[in-house]
Amino acid sequence: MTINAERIARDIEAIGGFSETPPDVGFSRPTFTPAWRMARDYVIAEARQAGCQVRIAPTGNVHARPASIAWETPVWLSGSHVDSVPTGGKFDGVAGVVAPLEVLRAHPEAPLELIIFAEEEGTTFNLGMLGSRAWTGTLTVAHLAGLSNRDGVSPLDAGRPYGVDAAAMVHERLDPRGYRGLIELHVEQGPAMWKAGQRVAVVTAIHGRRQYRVHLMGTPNHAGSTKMDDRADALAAAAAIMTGLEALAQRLSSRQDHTVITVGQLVVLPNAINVIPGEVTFTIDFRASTNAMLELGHDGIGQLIKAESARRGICAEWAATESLAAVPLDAGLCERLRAAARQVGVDPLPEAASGALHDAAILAPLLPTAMIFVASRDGISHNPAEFSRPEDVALGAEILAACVNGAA
Ligand code: HGY
Ligand code: MN
Ligand code: MN
Repeated sequence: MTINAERIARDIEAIGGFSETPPDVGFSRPTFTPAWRMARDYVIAEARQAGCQVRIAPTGNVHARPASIAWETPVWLSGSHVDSVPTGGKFDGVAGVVAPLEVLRAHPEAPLELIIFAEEEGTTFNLGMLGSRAWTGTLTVAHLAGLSNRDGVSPLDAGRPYGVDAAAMVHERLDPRGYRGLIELHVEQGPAMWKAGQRVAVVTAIHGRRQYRVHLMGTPNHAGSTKMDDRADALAAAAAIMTGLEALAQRLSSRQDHTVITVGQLVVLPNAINVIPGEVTFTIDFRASTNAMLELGHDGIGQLIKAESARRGICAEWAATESLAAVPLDAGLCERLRAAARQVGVDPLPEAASGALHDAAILAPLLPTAMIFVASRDGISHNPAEFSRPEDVALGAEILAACVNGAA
């Protein structure tokens, strides 16, 4: 059996059908929900059908490898996530799960373990890559216990019906001796490859990320009887900070390309038409390709919040909720992917850097890690219009197969 683009397309469509929202609104699959379980169980059933043994780990991650290969035998690891952002696309994460699945169908004895990482996006419990961080031990059970989803439930409690086990989790640590390396296939989520007519690429680095939660406290007051000079308007302060962040990102981006800042979440209290907002909470997502730029931007963000809130008599609190360094990926494994690409007729294999974060960034310090990118139509992602050609995902799977089956 060879790698088959139609089977890959069928998998992506099937998993896309497991969503809390209809396709025209977008694909919504928060971790540890019925929609997520259906996607996970679809992959488990297909992996078993392909002759795999399957293990649901106490981290909530799912592992599948050929039944003929003992769990103790070192093999290659490949996988991604099936959780999604709210009303996102159907290729983000899913492409990186169905590609190794298809490799295991076409090569039932491949020295390859498929993994589904739990909660990569961070939009379910307000912190990303929980499954990979729990597995590498860079996230403690106590930290997980302090997180909560839209129902106020922690990933430990929400995950229990899905195999999460806090007590067992501490014994479930990635042992680098158990794997030859991690190769994560993912859609690019940016326009560069599509514009350049590149179908696949090897990813040589992943940008770093700092995330923050900002809380501004002003004075709720009457919208009619309070003159402009007498206001401490938390939302006006937030708006000024946000336009300042956009200008900061543009300045930093002119010094180092692809430096980006996003405010994605905003809560206004009391959120009433005739009340001056007294309290605002918003998030900041800051990315850059070097750690020096992450430091520079971090300082700039703090100075901006301090200055703008002081100018308006607003009390400001902010805290970093995440700090991830920029990660170079393994040069040797990237070279192995280039050789695998040559074997399947892609020569040279284009190169890319990832502005998006991936579980690969969490495992890279422990395992030789590299990524394969597949072009995204017009670079659209985290959006129901997200699209990649199944034949490009299949080409990525062929490179993955040649890499893991290759000699040495
Ligand atoms: O935010 C990201 O970079 C990824 O989509 N989780
Ligand atoms: Mn992703
Ligand atoms: Mn994503």
